[in-house]
Amino acid sequence: MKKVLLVELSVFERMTPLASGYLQAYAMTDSVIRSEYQFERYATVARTPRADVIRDLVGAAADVYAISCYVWNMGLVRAVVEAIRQARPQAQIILGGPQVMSQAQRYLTRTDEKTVICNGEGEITFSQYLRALTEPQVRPRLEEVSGLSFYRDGELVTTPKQPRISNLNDIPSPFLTGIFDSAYSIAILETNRGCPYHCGFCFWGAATNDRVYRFDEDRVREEIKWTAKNEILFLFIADANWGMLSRDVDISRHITDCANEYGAPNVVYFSAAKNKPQAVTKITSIFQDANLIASQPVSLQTLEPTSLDLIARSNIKLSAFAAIQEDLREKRISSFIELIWPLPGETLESFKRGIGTLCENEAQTVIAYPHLLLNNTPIYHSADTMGIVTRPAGGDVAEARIVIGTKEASVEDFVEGMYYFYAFHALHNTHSLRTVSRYLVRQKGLKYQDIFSAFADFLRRQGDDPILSYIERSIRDADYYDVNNYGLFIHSVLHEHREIAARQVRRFAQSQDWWDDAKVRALFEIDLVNRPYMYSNTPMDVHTEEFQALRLLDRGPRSYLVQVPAEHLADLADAVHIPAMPEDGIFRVEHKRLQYPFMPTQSRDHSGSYCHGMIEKVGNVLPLWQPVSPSSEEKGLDVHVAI
Ligand code: B12
Ligand code: SF4
Repeated sequence: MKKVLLVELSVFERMTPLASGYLQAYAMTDSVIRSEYQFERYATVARTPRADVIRDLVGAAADVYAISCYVWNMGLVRAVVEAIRQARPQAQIILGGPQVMSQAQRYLTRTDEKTVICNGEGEITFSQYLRALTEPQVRPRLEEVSGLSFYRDGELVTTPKQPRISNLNDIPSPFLTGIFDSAYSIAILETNRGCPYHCGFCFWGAATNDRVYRFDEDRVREEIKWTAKNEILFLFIADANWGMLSRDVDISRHITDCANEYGAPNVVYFSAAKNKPQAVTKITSIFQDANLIASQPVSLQTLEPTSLDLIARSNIKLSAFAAIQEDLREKRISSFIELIWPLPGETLESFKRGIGTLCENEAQTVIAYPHLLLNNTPIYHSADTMGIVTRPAGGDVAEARIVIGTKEASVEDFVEGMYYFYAFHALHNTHSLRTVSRYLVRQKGLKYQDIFSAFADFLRRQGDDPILSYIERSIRDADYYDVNNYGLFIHSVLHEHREIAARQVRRFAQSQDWWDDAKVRALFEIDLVNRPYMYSNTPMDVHTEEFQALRLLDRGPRSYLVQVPAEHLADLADAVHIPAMPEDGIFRVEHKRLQYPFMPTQSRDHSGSYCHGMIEKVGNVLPLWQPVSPSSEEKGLDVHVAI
């Protein structure tokens, strides 16, 4: 029997290799393939040392290597293909996935006829390819297989497109047919395939043009149950628009039912439907009510109308997003907004203003992701006319190209925008100056963007400083490409260098004209007490500088007992949720929320990914301001906090 090795080099450890699973499951429906081939899978993280991956793959001595190619692993795949070619010249190699499809000229070599590319959905093409290899001809008749590119006698051959699979149930489930075992911590789940939009920066919609096809609901439900029974704690829904189909609400309920019964999953990630605010909020409430960690991602990408036009997102209504946010706020569901910097049509000013506007609208957390120029996207095809300038990122493992300039934003603008974002991330996403800035904007007519710009300028003037060094290093080395970079920054600001960061915020505030306002100084004390903790064992702030307005009455292991003067109570109520307003203004500020402890043995990656998740759902770690009124004491509540 010939051996097929399916290879997936993923971002995180222990993720279900879904593409490989489907390819194998579908291929095995063919009796000839079943009798001629045996399948094995090799799945590891892309940052595994290159020499180890090559050793394992060459050592596997497969006849056919089927490799999944993504932007995050393509540097490694190139090296792997070269090594296999050297060591096993007779092996057949098939590359598939969004990075290589329709890109044969970039990834195939004229002299290598044994390496081919699959252009599109893989299941049918891969099966037909394996069938072609079983035939007795010296040269397999690959020209009869739709959806392939390969070299023949020095000519690049691309066969007609393979039609999309309209009945996805033709692909057996790798979860339910025994292909996946129980050795995973993150499950990727597809309930439908395709996206009706064509956003300029995305290959998803482009890859699965327009039509959305669904897997049967019963099968999806069974797959979810399987992941729950196998104690897979993280569920990643791979659909482009979760909440778009009415059944998504029922399936979400099923996820929580499984979580209740089996204790898994406890974290759910999804990409929300763009024009279905009510359904999406309903879904997030379902998850939240069942105590699943799920936060509502609001993928705005930009607020600039020119840019929305250029990236073909003007049909995605900003009003729908505003409605989502309003609804989420009312229901006290945590949400985070995703932006991309810089998109074509966006200027430095419009980017800064966009973040300012979101803050005026009380956005909880805003994350500005870098813009990756992805193969095959509309922007990729118009890169020259859009003035796209890129730089590589991700070292020699990835093949990422980050956009650092457009016609509207110079490279200097890009860098300034990144400083601005990191400053904003340190100041606003961490709630370090929320009450103050809210007052300055609402009562004193300042603009959020000016406060953040001033903080960015302030940070850039610091000398030897760990927070500034982190930002500078990230910008210099394009570390912001790393999925954990923004989370590690939060780890630094709210844990590792917490005191330094707090001091910076204070010095920044003191250096501003508005510090003369006594109200600002009082609200600043509220912000200090309110500053969240990412871990349950980060040492509590000591507050050695005396409070002028607030009275710090007592401290508990994870709380403060404070008295807020009557004249600031309204500002406090405006800024934080308070169940009832006590007459005496005394509150226990309880910081023990849903944090996990920090463990020195945990890896930097773990801390980064944990803190990123936490800051996206910062509502889960913001302190609770609990009134400590005599009436609540009478009810027997434990209000005294020991020092
Ligand atoms: C889950 C997921 C992740 C996971 C990681 C998954 C993993 N395996 O490690 C997480 C959340 C970590 C992630 C991160 C990122 N992701 Co992502 N992610 C996805 C998502 C939602 C699902 C992937 C999936 O499993 N799909 C289901 C499988 C079955 O579909 P598929 O991968 O396309 O495979 C089919 C075909 O491509 C083909 N095929 C695939 N492999 C092979 C192999 C062979 C031999 C053959 C024949 C065919 C074949 O057949 C398959 C079945 O039809 C996709 C979007 C999507 N729905 O596909 C984006 C997607 C893969 N991600 C994308 C991107 C850009 C990223 C990031 C770089 C984003 C960023 N800006 O930081 C980061 C990685 C950053 C980093 N620093 O490392 C892009 C990739 C584009 C590209 N050219 O590679 C996608 C397509 C989304 C998009 N916006 O366009 N991602
Ligand atoms: S960004 Fe989202 S909505 Fe736009 S094409 Fe990609 S998957 Fe579809």
